[in-house]
Amino acid sequence: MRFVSQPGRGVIERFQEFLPRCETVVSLGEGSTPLLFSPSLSARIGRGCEVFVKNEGVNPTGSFKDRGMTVAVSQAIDRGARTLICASTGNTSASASAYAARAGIPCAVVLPAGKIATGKLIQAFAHGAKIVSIDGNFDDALTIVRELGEGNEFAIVNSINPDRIAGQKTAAFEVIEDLGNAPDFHLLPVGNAGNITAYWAGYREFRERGKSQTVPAMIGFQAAGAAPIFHDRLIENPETIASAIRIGNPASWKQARTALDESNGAVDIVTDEEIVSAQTWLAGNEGIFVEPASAAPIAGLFKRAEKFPEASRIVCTVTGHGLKDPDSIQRRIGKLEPVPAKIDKVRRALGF
Ligand code: AN7
Repeated sequence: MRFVSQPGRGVIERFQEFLPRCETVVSLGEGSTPLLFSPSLSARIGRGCEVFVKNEGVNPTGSFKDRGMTVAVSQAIDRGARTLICASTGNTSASASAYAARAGIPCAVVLPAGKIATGKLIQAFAHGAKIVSIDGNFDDALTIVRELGEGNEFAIVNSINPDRIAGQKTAAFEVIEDLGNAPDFHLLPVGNAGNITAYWAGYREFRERGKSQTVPAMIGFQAAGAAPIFHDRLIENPETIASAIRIGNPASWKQARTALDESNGAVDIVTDEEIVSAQTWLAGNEGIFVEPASAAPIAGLFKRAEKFPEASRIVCTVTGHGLKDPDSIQRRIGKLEPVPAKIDKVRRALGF
């Protein structure tokens, strides 16, 4: 292995035997994210249930995409790729741009105009990506990227690239290592459905290797305005505040269906209102600040609270950091009127 990373960190080094052989390792020290027991979520579900939060927002670029990107970019370099390309609702482009910079190759990103959260766009720009925004949604962007990737000019690093899914399955490995077994239920947001596909692959693989006795039921949540899998039909104009999962034609639709069926799982929807309320609740009650898409499984946990059998072990993956999308909160802060710099005025303004 030739490391472009700090030895001892990163999902390739930790899980190489389960991943495609990487001669080159392009890593930013992704993975090994905390699985936090959540006393307040457990109390809210009650009946002896234990709820854990897998906080993927603490990855190097602030989302779970880094797990797959380290593998996809390392493999692309091994194959002699010269330029990376992706379509994105934001996080894939942030991650691809960072790993491309680390690898020393250019990255092109195709984005739906006006629909990328501020922090994510700033990341792609900061890492020096070539950014194009289109009059169209994510699904249109991915169609264009698929065509551009047909030649050998561009290496696609969207989750249609199997190296991405391979890297992302390591999150399920970590959950099993931390809990000593698989949980009963695994909840996560669904957009392109790459991540639910990856987790299911990871859980199955570790059960086959005897590292877990069981596999969880996979429960995926889509935003009510962007729920093609739930409705079992293409959504032409998906709409949701959770811009990360504003997707009407998921790339891994079939694989997600298989994961849901094989695991006896379910797909459900949550409204934008439920998403924002869960985001606020998690930040205020657990100190975990996530972007709107990542609050979908928390909203879903509340929605389906009664459906979990007594003493269930439930893991919710929160996929991206809250600072990615400051605008979703900014609107609610309003204007902070300054008070004179005097202790009594400050005390009064605080209301204590
Ligand atoms: C925070 O960046 O599709 O179901 O282009 O950023 O595997 O697609 C992002 C998706 C969940 C959905 N949470 O995961 C992209 C992109 C966050 C995300 C998802 C995304 P998939």
